Amino acid sequence: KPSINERLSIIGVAIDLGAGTPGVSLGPAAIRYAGVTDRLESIGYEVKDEGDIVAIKPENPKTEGTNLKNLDEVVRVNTELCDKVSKTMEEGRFPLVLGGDHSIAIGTISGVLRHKKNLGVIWFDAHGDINTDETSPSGNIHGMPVAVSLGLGHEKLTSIGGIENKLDAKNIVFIGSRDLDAGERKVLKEFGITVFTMHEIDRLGMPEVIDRAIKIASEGTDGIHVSFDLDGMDPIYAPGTGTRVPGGLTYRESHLALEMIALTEKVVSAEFVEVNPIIDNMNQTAKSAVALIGSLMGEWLI
Ligand code: HAR
Ligand code: MN
Ligand code: MN
Ligand code: MN
Repeated sequence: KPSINERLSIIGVAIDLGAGTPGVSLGPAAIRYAGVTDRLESIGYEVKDEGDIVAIKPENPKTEGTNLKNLDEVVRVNTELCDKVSKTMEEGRFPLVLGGDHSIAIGTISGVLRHKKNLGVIWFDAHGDINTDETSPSGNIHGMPVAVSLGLGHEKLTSIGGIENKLDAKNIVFIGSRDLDAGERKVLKEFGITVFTMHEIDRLGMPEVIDRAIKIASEGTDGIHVSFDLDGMDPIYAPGTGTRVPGGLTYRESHLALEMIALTEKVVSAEFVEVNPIIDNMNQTAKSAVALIGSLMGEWLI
């Protein structure tokens, strides 16, 4: 196994309050039905399933003075997740977080940052997820976790896990981007963040892109976090997700990327998010997620 840790904890986060489309709260269940635990055990991991952190839909999604939807409950869930991820790492276990909408990266990353002060992040996504309350076209918090992890945005979000616990822009890299908002492009440029859009993947090929991405996420860091939004994959392989964008990563591109990342043996945490079984086709997207998890965790190694 290429992971630096053979003991693994699954942490489900049943939340869709950060997304515009409901149903992604059932993602952790769908991924379990697709056989994630058996798959990991068959590779040789000792798996502990921590069950789900469950979001409760508030009667009123609005918070005074902000356009952010369901802010208070998103904050509560991510605070709990931060503590759970942190505790998992304290126990010497690898946190594998299953979403849930991508707002949960706020909790995951802040929890990991308590143990790995200089953390690199490889972010697979059709989107930038680097909006703030000021730039967001939707008010959906799943479009904001990267900004929050840099310390940008609403104070209730940036204070999750402590305001001093943040990422360095120079160690974040995006892969598969193809739907970036105007405000996001500005921040990405301003912070000098490396973005491998589908254009670069087409031109350079995935092996070169991943080599470069690994360098960026490794330089001066004490570990890599992999955040995989299933909408980074082409909708042909991941139709069950709320914001589908055509022209995404192929099945093999996604797998090759995770296999190459696995070989670095620097991965300290991972999350797979935005699986929505309600709009899926025979749980195909959860099955894709399980296969991707297998690749990241070294299933393909002989
Ligand atoms: N950028 C848009 C927004 O902020 C759409 C973002 C989100 N969709 C996601 N995140 N699935 O990756 O609302
Ligand atoms: Mn995302
Ligand atoms: Mn740092
Ligand atoms: Mn996305």
